[in-house]
Amino acid sequence: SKKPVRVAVTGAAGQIGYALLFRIASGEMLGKDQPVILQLLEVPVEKAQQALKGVMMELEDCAFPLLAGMEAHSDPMTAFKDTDYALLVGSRPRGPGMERAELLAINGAIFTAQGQALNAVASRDVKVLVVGNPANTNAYIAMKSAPDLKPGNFTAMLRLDHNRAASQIAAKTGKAVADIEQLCVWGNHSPTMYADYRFATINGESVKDMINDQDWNANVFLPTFGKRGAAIIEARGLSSAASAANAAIDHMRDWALGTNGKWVTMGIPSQGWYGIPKDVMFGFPVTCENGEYKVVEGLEIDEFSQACIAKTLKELTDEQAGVAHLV
Ligand code: NAX
Repeated sequence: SKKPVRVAVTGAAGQIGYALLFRIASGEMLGKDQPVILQLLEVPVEKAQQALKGVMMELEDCAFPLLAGMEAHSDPMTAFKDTDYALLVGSRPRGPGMERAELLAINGAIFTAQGQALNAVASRDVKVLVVGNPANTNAYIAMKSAPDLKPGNFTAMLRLDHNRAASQIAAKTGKAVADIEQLCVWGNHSPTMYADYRFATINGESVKDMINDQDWNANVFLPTFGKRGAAIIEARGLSSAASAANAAIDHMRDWALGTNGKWVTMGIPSQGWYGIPKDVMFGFPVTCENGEYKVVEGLEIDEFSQACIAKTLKELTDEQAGVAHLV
């Protein structure tokens, strides 16, 4: 049987954590033959550590055959020791009335410390997924704080957005979501991101031709897609958790185990693809194989798409300029 791998999860006692840990432990992320050791990080506050203990009691009570070990931590320097995978979920999302500078300062401190800890103690091949918002910029800060690790191993989560777009297209076309190929989401995980179905196909047929309605794309699909997170908060009174955890599982599983040629969206540091400046943590279409992602290159970018990509890029470069003093 396989040797256990170490999976660190931050924000482990939060609502995404609660929807995520049981699925990692049951083998849905890394495969039904891959034992895991969970290294769980929460803030060093009595209430959070207590809640984490409760989650760990429930994990024990599942008697998962693949759960080879479990640890609670309050310091990233111990939580990330030798970790092969790190899911950085805990962060401080924007609260009502919170200034952008304040948001960036709080998260800047969290992700500088976590990047430095990964740099110091994680596996040299650690695969990092940042879920906590602002996800792209937090991933950028962590990457820049870990100069001894491969920058390309820091990623941000746009998979929930990818899955949301797929689901909306399935509803619009009346086709099965599983049959949608070659869909992607460009840019920042924020309402500015651009879901692009120009290349998408369903059973080989062009989705763009099937829908054939640019007005619907620009004025219904993209705005609805961009505000989906807010719509969930309004309906549920809480932000997306199970769907976010599901997307994190999808992202890590595909990265580790491959996509068989299927396109997925990952937030990754640009190497200049599509004119996106180097190191900007940007959503791109990728395929994954042998534990590596590869950007789908050579796609034609029309004028409408170029304008959408420029807008989300501007937002990201502004955010990243706002944290320039930290990195
Ligand atoms: P919760 O508030 O339920 O849980 C967050 C947990 O993180 C808390 O238990 C908190 O104590 C812990 N935490 C905070 N700072 C920490 C630190 N420095 N180290 C370790 N733990 C820390 O939030 P939840 O609903 O689970 O959401 C977590 C994050 O995901 C938020 O930032 C949220 O905005 C973000 N999301 C990102 C999404 C994406 O697609 N990229 C979608 C869903 C979600 O909104």
